[in-house]
This record gives sequence, C-alpha cells and structure tokens, in this order.
Amino acid sequence: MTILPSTSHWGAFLAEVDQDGELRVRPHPADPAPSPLLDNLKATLGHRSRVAAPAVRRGWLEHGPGPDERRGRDEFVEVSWDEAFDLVAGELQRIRTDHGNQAIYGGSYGWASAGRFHHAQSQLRRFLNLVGGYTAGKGTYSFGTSMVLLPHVVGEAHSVLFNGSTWPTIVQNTELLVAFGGVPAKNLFVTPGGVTKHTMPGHLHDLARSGVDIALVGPFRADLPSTVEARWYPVRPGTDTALMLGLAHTLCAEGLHDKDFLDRYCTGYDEFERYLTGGEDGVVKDAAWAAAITEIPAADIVALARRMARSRTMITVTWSLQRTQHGEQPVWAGIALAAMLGQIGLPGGGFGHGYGSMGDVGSTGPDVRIPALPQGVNPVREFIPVARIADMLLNPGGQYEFDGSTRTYPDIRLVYWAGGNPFHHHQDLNRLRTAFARPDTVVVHEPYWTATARNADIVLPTTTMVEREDFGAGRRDTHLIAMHRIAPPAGLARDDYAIFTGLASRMGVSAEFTEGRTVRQWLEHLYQGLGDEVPSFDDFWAAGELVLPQGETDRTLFADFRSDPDTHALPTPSGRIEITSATVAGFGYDDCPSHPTWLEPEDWLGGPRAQDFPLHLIANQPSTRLHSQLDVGPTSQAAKVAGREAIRIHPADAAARGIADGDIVRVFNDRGACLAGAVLSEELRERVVQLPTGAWFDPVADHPSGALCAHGNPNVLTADRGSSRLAQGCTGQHALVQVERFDGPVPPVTVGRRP
Ligand SMILES: Nc1nc2c(c(=O)[nH]1)N[C@H]1C(S)=C(S)[C@@H](COP(=O)(O)OP(=O)(O)OC[C@H]3O[C@@H](n4cnc5c(=O)[nH]c(N)nc54)[C@H](O)[C@@H]3O)O[C@H]1N2
Ligand SMILES: Nc1nc2c(c(=O)[nH]1)N[C@H]1C(S)=C(S)[C@@H](COP(=O)(O)OP(=O)(O)OC[C@H]3O[C@@H](n4cnc5c(=O)[nH]c(N)nc54)[C@H](O)[C@@H]3O)O[C@H]1N2
Ligand SMILES: [Mo]
Repeated sequence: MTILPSTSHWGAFLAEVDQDGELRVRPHPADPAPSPLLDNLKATLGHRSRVAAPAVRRGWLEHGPGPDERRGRDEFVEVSWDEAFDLVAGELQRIRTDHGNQAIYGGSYGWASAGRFHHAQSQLRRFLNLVGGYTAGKGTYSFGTSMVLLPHVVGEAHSVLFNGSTWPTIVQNTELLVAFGGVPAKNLFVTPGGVTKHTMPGHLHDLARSGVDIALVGPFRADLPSTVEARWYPVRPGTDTALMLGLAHTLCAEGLHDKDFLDRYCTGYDEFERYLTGGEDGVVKDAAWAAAITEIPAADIVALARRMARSRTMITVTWSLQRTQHGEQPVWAGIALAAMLGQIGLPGGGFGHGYGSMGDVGSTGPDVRIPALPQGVNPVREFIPVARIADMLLNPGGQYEFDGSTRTYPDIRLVYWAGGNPFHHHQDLNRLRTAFARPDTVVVHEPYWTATARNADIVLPTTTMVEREDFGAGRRDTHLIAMHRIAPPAGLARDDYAIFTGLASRMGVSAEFTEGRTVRQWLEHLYQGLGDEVPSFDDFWAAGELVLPQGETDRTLFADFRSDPDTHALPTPSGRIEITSATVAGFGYDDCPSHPTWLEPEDWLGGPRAQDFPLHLIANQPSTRLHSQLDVGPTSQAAKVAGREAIRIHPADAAARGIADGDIVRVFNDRGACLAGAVLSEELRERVVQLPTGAWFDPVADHPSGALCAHGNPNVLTADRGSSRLAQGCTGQHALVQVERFDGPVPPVTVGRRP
C-alpha cells in the first residue's frame, strides 16, 4: 500500500487504502492546523450511499420525458452506461430541436470537489457550450448580494471581498475590531480549490494575545473562539443595520465623524445624514431608536461609537449578514459607518467583508492563478440570478427585476446538474420539490444518493476525487498538490469527464470536447499553463506537490485610493465611495433605496410573524462538514443528536417548552418542518436557535404533521425570496420558527443509504 497525496476544499492530505478497504487519511505534514473535516473522507469508499450504476427513474423510463409530480417519489431502474448515454444524448437533442438551447438550465451551482481538471461545473459547461449552450446561473449563494451591491458603492467587489487588510496587519495595527457576525473559526478550514496550510487558527491565536479590543456583534457567542476575549453585543438577528445606523447617528450627533474624509472620498453623505437625523422620514435613528430594534442598550451603543472614533477601528461583516432579506443594507451601512470614521484605506482600519467566512480572506500571499479547464463560450445569453432557480421553474415567461433591469424567466425543459446539491443549498425545499416537478427531464451527476439525485430522472454515478487523477490548489495556496488516484472507482462510477466524453461522441463533438487528450494528457497540458519556471510535470507528479511562489501583498485598492482619489478614482460613477447612489436611486426599488436604510425583514423577532413563530432560526454553515458533502462521514455523524442534526437552543427557551438536552424536537413554521436533536446552549441569545445547513434532506412521505424532514435540513423552513429587487441574492440564513418536543413515533433517517 502506498500513501499518496491529494487535496480537498478543507485541506491537503495523504491517504491510502488499508487491508479492510478503508481509506486512511492523514493531514499534509506542512499543515499547522488540519481540519477535523478530513475524517469525513473515510465515508467515501464503498459507502452505501454511493450511486453504484447509472439509474433512471421508472416513470421517466416508461412514460418518457414530461412534468411529473412523482419525480423524487418514484423508484429507480439501473441501466448500462450505453443506455444512459443514449437516453441523455437523445433527450438533449430533442430539447435543442424542439425548444432551443436556452431551454436547458446548466447553472448547476455548487462546490463539487477540489481539482482543477475534474471540476464538475467546468466539465458540464464545456460540454454544453459545444452543443449550443445553456441558460446560466449568475452569482453565488455565498456573497451574491454583495457582488451586485458593491459595484454601485465602491465600484467593484473583488477587492472588498479578497484584498482587504491581512490578518497580520490587523493584529499589528487594529485597536478595535468590531466584528458583525464574529470571526467564526469553524468556517476557516475551508477555501475553494484546496488549502495546504491552515494559517487562520494561528492568526486567531495572535489576535487573542495582541490586545486588540474586540466587539463581537451577533446572536451567537461561538462566532468567536472562547479563547479570544471580547465584549459580546447579542444583537437581535437581522437588525445589524439598525445598530450601525445608531452608531452612525451617535458619531454625527457628537461631531465625531471625519468630515474631510467624507468630503474628499465619498459622495452622498449629506442625504444619508438627513436620513439619520430624521429629515427624510421623521424618524431620528439615534441610539435609543436602535436599542429598541436591536435590544442592545442605548448607552452601550453610544459608548461603542465613541470608542470606534477614538481607535484604529476595523469594521468587519461576515457574508452571512448579506444572506438575508435586505442583505444589501448591513454591507452598505458598514461601509458608510467606516467612511464616517475616515479610516478606509488605512492599515487595519476601515471595512472588511468575510473575515471569518473563508480561510483565505485576510490571508497573506498573492492570488495564484492556477490553470483551469477552458469552458469555451456559451452561445446562449440567457441567465438568472442563481438563487432564483425555483422561481424560474415555476414561472416560465414571468417577469422579475434584477439590478436595474426587468427580465423574463426562460421556459426550462431540461435541468442538468453536476457538482452541486440544490436540495441542500436552496431555500423552501417543499417549494423546490414542486419546482423540480415542472421540467421534462432532470439529469444529475453525483457520487452519492443525495436528495438532488433522488429528485432526478437520470442519475449518472461519478467518481470522487480519490478515485481519479488531478491537481488542485486554493486561491492563496502555498502548494499545488498532485491529486493521485488512491482507490479504484466505486461500482460503475465514471469521471464527469468520461461521462461528457461519452455524450460528446454521441452528439458529434467528441474531438472538440476531448481535443484528443486522455486525462493524464489534459493534466500535463494544463500544468504547462504555469510557465517554464516550474519543474516538469513528471517531476511534479512524482514529488506530489509544487511549492508555489509566495510574496507579501497588502496593497489594497483602498490604500491607493486614499493616497490620491483622483489618480486612483474608484470605478463608481462618481469615482468616490457612494454612500448615496444615484444609480440605485434611479432603479426606484423600495426594498433597496438610494442609501443604507433600515428595512424590516419579514422574518425577524420584532415583526408580526414572531407571534406565530417566536424563535429566530440561524441556518448557518456547519462546523462538521462542508455544506452537505460527506454528511455520512464520521465527523458529521458524531455531532448528530439522536441521529438528527443538532439544534442549539437557549436553556430558557427549552425549559418553556419542556425540552431537555438530547430530546428530539420538531422545528416548524408555515413553510415546512423538520426533526432535530436539542442541544441546550447559553452561547446563544434567548429566542434564537441555530440549526446548521447540510443534513441530507429526508422527507417523510404522508407524515400526519405534513411535510417533514426526518433529518434536520433547515431549508424546509427558510423562505425562497431574493434579498431585494437589486441583487436577488440567497436569503437562507434566517427564518422564524417554533420548536416543540417531538413525542410521536420517530421516523427513521433513511437518506444515508441507497433508495
Ligand atoms: N439555509 C441556508 N442555505 C444555504 C446557505 C446558508 O447560509 N443558509 N449557504 C449557501 C452557500 S454560501 C452555499 S456555497 C451553498 C452550498 O451548496 P452546494 O455547493 O450545492 O453544496 P455541496 O454540499 O458542497 O454540494 C456539492 C455536491 O457535489 C457533489 N460532488 C462532489 N464532487 C463531485 C464531482 O467530482 N462530480 C460531481 N458530479 N459531483 C460532485 C457532492 O457529493 C455534493 O452533493 O449552500 C447555500 N445554502
Ligand atoms: N466548516 C465549514 N466552513 C465553511 C463552509 C461549510 O460548509 N463548513 N462553507 C463555506 C462557504 S461556501 C461560505 S460562503 C462561508 C460562509 O461564511 P458565512 O456566511 O460568514 O458563515 P455562516 O456560518 O453562515 O455565518 C457566520 C455567522 O454569522 C452569524 N449571524 C447570522 N445571522 C446574523 C445576524 O443577523 N447578525 C449577526 N451579527 N450575525 C449573524 C451566525 O451566528 C453565523 O455563525 O463559509 C465557508 N466555510
Ligand atoms: Mo458559499
């Protein structure tokens, strides 16, 4: 047995298959803080949730394509690869001829696996582009709202998201870190594409010892490691904007705002000030006003504002805050507040977005450009904002607004998914099931019988990253890792590349798709994109890794802008930070007005819905896995309570409901219900519960209490609505719910094995 290198989104590793056929995994030797998620990889090989052979839904096989309510409820019939290829190629051909390529939805959002060549979405798009294209999905679930908003406010998004002050700069220069959403350590093991050295735990350790004063703003104390001392402001979820406005009003009322900075570097502060002081709507947004909304005492708000004005202050906002209804506002208000402090562009001061959301935010080192599989050009221009998938399927021809334009949903006949799990990532899963009944055909490539595979017509089993050859690295990685094949493919699984090669040959584009290359030849070809200075591919492959050139980069867009706002004008219409945006004002959206504004969401504790559903659910990222990936793995399973996903609930809220630690509870609202295992925790503020995403959706048919997920997927509870007409971003982070002890006969969780 040889131990071989590979990498994952949560870390590089070495692995071998032992005598019992089990995968043994150990972290990369250079990793100072390996991720506990590595253990989940043990569930990869031969797990009973693997898709063993191509499978076709019986109803589709017998009656042919068409809308079908039984999708997701039917049984599957295994077929040969040849039959599967004939069916998929024939159906693609039919759709193209009868409806045109825009009737194919190839957005296929999702994280798939690390590895530059076998990146499932790139493979899918390369293939679809060669056969006439597809309707695309624009943006991300991660920061889709900020991606649309930030260009209006500061001209572009990338610099804000990925090129802010580095952690060492913050540790050295920042005096006060005001962290909206904290710096959740659990998230920092993950970087898309791979990560060799986890440096964040070290940075957090340095932060703890640095004496930086920290204000943790958020409903969940665990969003900052307990080893990092902080003052906790347990704000009501979804009200951060009101808190920021209260802070801004205090700065303004006490003359603590930096008028020179606002004059020289910003536009539209006066309108914003008029709004703060009540000139716009008669409501003064002072600390007392903010206190009533946020439940943070007014005196604390005033004191915090004064402290912010006195210190080198970094305001950070996690991405979770924009994954909510009106999620544009906390990001825009955070920037306005930082502008009032006049520290944007100073080392360790200003505004940061996503510190604590991803392993590479605030990381040092250059952005490495690792070669990727060319996708070609999509001849179809049609797209949707990615999180509008169910709306699109349910309303063909329907109109909606997006970033200043009115658009029409295309009529989708075929949905093609490879490398994502919409029955993990999308909101209101009961609605999504209805939406998935609409197209003629759903094709899914998956290694596992996820809920998305179960809701397909044709499921094509794919290899996992340990069953094929590739190479991978993250955006700011230190190493390019040779991903060796560690085990043979499970069952009849094939690489996404092999599957598309089979389809391409049936559709007459095989030479264009493969360019005549084997997998190994593709790897060699892509590797050449690194230039002449690197060792030969064979040497790289034998060594198992390549150390990437590193350099310190802490020169931010805003530092240049600060040095000279004319030479380095921002790419906004005014060249300045737009605290008020004439462009956004021109769109006339009441759900995203011209400047940062407090807008009540539907799901918040201060609104009328809270009478029926009095607990605020935080549906955040799981600490025990990446999204839904390897939910059947040991790290993920070890944290389940009574076989269900764990829901954290404050002891007072639990006591009021007769719930004890370890009880199975039913979490519900008017959209759906799921079971979960109660964990009592004082780390939450009262009236907040936390149930992370990622438990594989396991709907119980005909349960007396209505649609019920036996396993604990919070997306049965979240609302399927865009952030606003501006960004139409995902709003899955929040939902109002009720929780009760579940005393009925407990339905088993069955999603972890083949259907
Ligand atoms: N309520 C709520 N919902 C959310 C969020 C939230 O905060 N709250 N967050 C959102 C965010 S930020 C994100 S990014 C999304 C994540 O949503 P997704 O990215 O869709 O979630 P994953 O579980 O990573 O799905 C990846 C799927 O690809 C499969 N896969 C892995 N490797 C391969 C491969 O090589 N080939 C193929 N064909 N398949 C492969 C995996 O088995 C898995 O099923 O969730 C979103 N959903
Ligand atoms: N272990 C692990 N790490 C991950 C991922 C994973 O699945 N697992 N996913 C990765 C991906 S794709 C992404 S996009 C990032 C996402 O990064 P984020 O979106 O930042 O992560 P979340 O965990 O969803 O949310 C962070 C914290 O925000 C807090 N929060 C929620 N609502 C509010 C609010 O209204 N106000 C305040 N002040 N705080 C609030 C929650 O308590 C939560 O723990 O994480 C990445 N990292
Ligand atoms: Mo994400």
